Amino acid sequence: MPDGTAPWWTSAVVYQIYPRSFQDSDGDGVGDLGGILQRLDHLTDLGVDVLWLSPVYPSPQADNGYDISDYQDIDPLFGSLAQLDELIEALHARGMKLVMDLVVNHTSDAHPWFLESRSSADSPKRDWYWWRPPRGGMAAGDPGAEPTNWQSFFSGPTWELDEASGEYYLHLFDRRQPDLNWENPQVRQAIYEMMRWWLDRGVDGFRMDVINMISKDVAEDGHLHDGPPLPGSSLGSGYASFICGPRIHEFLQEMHREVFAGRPEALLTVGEMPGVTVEQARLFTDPARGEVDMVFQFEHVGLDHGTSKWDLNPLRMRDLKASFGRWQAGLAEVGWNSLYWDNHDQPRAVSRFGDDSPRYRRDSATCLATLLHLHRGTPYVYQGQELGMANYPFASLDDFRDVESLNHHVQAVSAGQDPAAVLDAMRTMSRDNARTPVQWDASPHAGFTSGEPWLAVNPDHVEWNAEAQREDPTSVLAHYRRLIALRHQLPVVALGDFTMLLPEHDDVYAFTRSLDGETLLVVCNVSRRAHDLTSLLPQAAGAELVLGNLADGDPGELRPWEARVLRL
Ligand code: ISL
Repeated sequence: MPDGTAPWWTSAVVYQIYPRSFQDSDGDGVGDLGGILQRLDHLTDLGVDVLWLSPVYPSPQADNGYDISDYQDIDPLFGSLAQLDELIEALHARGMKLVMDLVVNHTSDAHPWFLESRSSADSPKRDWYWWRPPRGGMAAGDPGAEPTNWQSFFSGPTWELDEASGEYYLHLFDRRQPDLNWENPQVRQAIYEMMRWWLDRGVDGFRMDVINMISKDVAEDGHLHDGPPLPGSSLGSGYASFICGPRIHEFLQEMHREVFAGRPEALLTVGEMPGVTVEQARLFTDPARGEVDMVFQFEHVGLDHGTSKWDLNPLRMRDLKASFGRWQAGLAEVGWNSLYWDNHDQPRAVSRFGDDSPRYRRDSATCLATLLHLHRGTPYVYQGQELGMANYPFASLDDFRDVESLNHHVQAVSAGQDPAAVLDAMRTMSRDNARTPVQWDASPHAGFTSGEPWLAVNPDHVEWNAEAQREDPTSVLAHYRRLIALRHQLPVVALGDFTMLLPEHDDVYAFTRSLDGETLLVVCNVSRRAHDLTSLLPQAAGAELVLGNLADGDPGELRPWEARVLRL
């Protein structure tokens, strides 16, 4: 990708808003579009280029909006279509773009399509979803009578029995999120039409929820296949049947032709793809194939998982380097990476990969940010990450709201696991860690709402908040501002070649970026131990400091959680 022909998003930074936790404007304790409109200065001040908005569509909110009952409206909980139009206009006036969440692997069970599909086995929309009779010879509702043995992402089987018809419907996520049948061309056309409607309205692209799961491996006679059994469970993994299924590239190419091709606007498409490999990602993001611009891969956020996400191990630095290194190399010539630590599904990175003790919280938050933002790819900042927001000190089950956590608790405890241990794992890994309200100031509800917040504000907001950081040049916020500006200023940050250094070192993450004779050396000490930089990387001696996260010190020493970007 020679300089000058690179797409606009190679030098862009995206900011993700999870609307229910960003800013409330009407006192009901839930964030909304009015709140976002009030806080646009925060985005301008950070310098981000794109806003990715998690779902604001009408929804029963079983999965906080990832269960959509109408693709072409706004839930009154969040505001109105008129406010969405206002947001598009306000962002464009500030030189920013708006990317909407597109959730089309499944709908809500309250979507009119599903209501119609469910109404009878002869409904013209029956085939819009995955309906199957019980497993051969078994009666509906018998244990194990589900059509396949797949385990849902949100615990239990992926099949829900509909008593009225005696058939099961497929839901890879919660039972209130039935999977759409993309084999049916009418389904695909209805979705493309909806997407064009949003683009015509002025939105600038889509973040596509679990888009690599839309193609299921189905035999010609309609049979779906069991997967390998999961350890200690009566269920199996259906991954081989729905992660990057047989028609996935065909569907995405069709979507590209029908929705995006020939549009003059500068758009952005990013596919969320759990389980995607780097080889597949190269195909998905090869511009010549016309699929998506970039994908969210999950390898690095799975490195600390044991048998499941609830079984957590410490992250080993050499594993992270091997993983990121492979993705950087794999998409160096063709394709593009997206870069993230945090999002609304992950615990807070400063608590998980950094060190959120009072001494090192700021330093580790800025160190992790530097490490990520200096890679080649498009960085994503999740709301509050730019403030160093950390995990929440959950005390009891009542503190949790997330459907994944609550389902897991029911299943794990009923399977005989120790409730205290289950709660412990939820405390570290629950998605609710990412979903506590943004900490704007030190007031009782952190400036998020005048009412009762839907999920408690982290008590640490009295110290960790935007107001306290805005004017402080040493704050996490100020550091994010500098990182974002650096990507805009230096083509080498956006486009330079990536070379990993010290692949075996446990504490120091180091790499170079090079473009047109300019080379940056990035060194990050991801530990509490100081290291002798000059003996580790002699080329650092005398190099010019472009950006660092700690006050000036001995150039030969890398202090705990210190990050430096040097020009060689
Ligand atoms: O969060 C996860 C694991 O804890 C993931 O498995 C997550 O469910 C997966 O990444 C898909 O996420 C997306 O689709 C889900 C929704 O709940 C998530 O919020 C969304 O990002 C279903 O729509």
